[in-house]
Formats: sequence, structure tokens, C-alpha cells
Amino acid sequence: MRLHHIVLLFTLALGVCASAPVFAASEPVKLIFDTDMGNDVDDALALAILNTLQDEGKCEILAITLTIPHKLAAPYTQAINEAYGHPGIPIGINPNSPAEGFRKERDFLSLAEGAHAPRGGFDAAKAPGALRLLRKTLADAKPGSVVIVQVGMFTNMADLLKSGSDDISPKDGMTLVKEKVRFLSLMAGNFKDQKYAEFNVKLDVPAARHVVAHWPTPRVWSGFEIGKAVLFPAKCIDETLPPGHIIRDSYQRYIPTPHERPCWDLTSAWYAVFPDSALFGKSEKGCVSIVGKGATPFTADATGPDIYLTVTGEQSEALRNIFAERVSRKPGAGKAKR
Ligand SMILES: [Ca+2]
Repeated sequence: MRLHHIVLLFTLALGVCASAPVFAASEPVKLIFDTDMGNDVDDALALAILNTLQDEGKCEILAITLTIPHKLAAPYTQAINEAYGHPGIPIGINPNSPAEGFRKERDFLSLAEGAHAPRGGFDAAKAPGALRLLRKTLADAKPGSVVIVQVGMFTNMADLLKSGSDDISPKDGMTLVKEKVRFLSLMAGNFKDQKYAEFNVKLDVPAARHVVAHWPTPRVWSGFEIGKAVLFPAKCIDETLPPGHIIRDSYQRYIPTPHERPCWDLTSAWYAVFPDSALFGKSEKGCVSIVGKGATPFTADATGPDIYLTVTGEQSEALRNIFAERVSRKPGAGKAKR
């Protein structure tokens, strides 16, 4: 193996920056995680990974907002954060978000009222609304400091863009996003099959249209084909995670091993923290549009706000191994020295 191959593999394995980041490497990326937690188990895997990156000082999860109206989505999200050592992250709910994505036969949210109930309890009635939490989090943030990871429907982001001034901030949603958000990392769309209506788009097409038409920062899309190329190792669930682990139990409730679940939301979350990672390729700049029932055709345009991610076989293999290693970390592992 030649030296440059060794260096490349080392770089891939660490997910380190291939070019200079905009912010100092030591500064945690400030994140908002917007998720339809419960519609698929990859949201749970993604949140687990973000928790471990927070332990390492790579990111700070400022808030989590939900785009699923299920009453156990917030308690379950709290249970994941507790299991990974961060019980204090605020969670915002949206009772008006799309309900059609939830499949009862694959329910793992009910773990939150059984074996994995939040230790401190969780009163969903007292949880803030997603829109209020988004506005508050952005109002409190430094300019250009927040990365939003959207791995569910576009409902909350459309609500944010449409919001006017209120008791939280005199600024409207467009202004808050323009001033405070660095970029939007989203799992949505399909850039291989431009006629395919991807789940996160098709469940709330009007919201997707609104966000695509108005969102004022760069947007980076991890399409359906990326998650399909990066499969979560069943071996991690079966052999690495101990019995009684919340991720192991959730995964087996959703679709049991030996199924290897596509890592849709994990890729978007990873990119949000490591936008210069050598683990992804990127398209040229362009414009995504939303057509029909939710297809996402892409048109190249050097002044466009959108790019989409690509992965090679080598990158997929590196990503799935990193994801498995992350999910199996214990709370507090790799804690940054401060
Ligand atoms: Ca999701």
C-alpha cells in the first residue's frame, strides 16, 4: 500500500476535514435536530451518533424538534438522550405534523412507556411547541452559528419560515434563519431517480415546496440513494450492543436483524457535523425543485443554493463501520478535555 493510500484511508476512517473548516476545529458545531422520530429506526441511530459526537466536543445539540404527532415520540427521544448521557436537551413537539408515516406493526416508540421509559419521567404536555423552540433557539444563537439537520418532513422548517415576530423575537422566521443558520443538512429527495417521490418530501409536499422556494442558506441534500448505499451492520445490533440496550431493542422491533437498515438520517447528521469530510462526494451547485407527488429533479446552476451528496463503495464501507462504532459507545466515552 502506497503512502498516499494509507493517508487517504486514515482520513476516511477519522472523517477528518479535507479542507479548512469555516469554524475552528475545537468549536463544537451548534445543531438543531429536526426529526420524525418513530417513523423509521434510522432517526434513533442518527440521534445516538449525534450524542456521541457531543461527548467528543464535536457538536452541541441545542434542540430537537419533532415532525410526528405521536404522543410517545418526545418521551422516546428523551429516553435516547438519557441512554447516551444527555438528558437536558430541549425537545419541541408538533401535534399538527403528518401522522401518515407511522406504522403500528413496526412500533418502537412504545418502548418509552415500558422497558425504556425516561428515568426522570417526561411530561409531553409541558414540552414546548416545535416552532417556539426553533425560534427561541435561533434568537439566542450567535450569527451564522447554527446548522439544522432535517431528517423528517419539511413541516417545522416551513412553519419557521412563515413565522412572524412574537414574544420570543421581533424578527420573522426568514430573518432568523438568514442571520443564524449556517446551512441546512437534509435527508430528503432522490437524485438518482428524478421521478421518485421520497418519503420525507411526499408526506408534506406543500411544506417541502415552501422550504425549497424560500430557505435562504445553502442546503445540502442526502438523497434516498445515499442511505440505500450505506447499510447499518446487523452484526453491531446482534453482537456488540448488550441485551436491553435501547437501540438494540428499537432496531429489533422495527425490522429485526439480519436486516441491515439503510443509514438515511445518519448520513445527513454526520455531514452536518463534518461538512468537509472526505467520506462524501458532492454534486455541483444547483437548484432542487419539488414536482408532482414529491419528486426532486436537480438542475445544475453555479448560483444555486443546493448540492447533493454522493458516495463511492469505499466511502459507504467506511461510513457504515464508523456508524456502528459510534452507536455502540457508552455515555461519556471520548469526552472532550476542557
Ligand atoms: Ca427520519
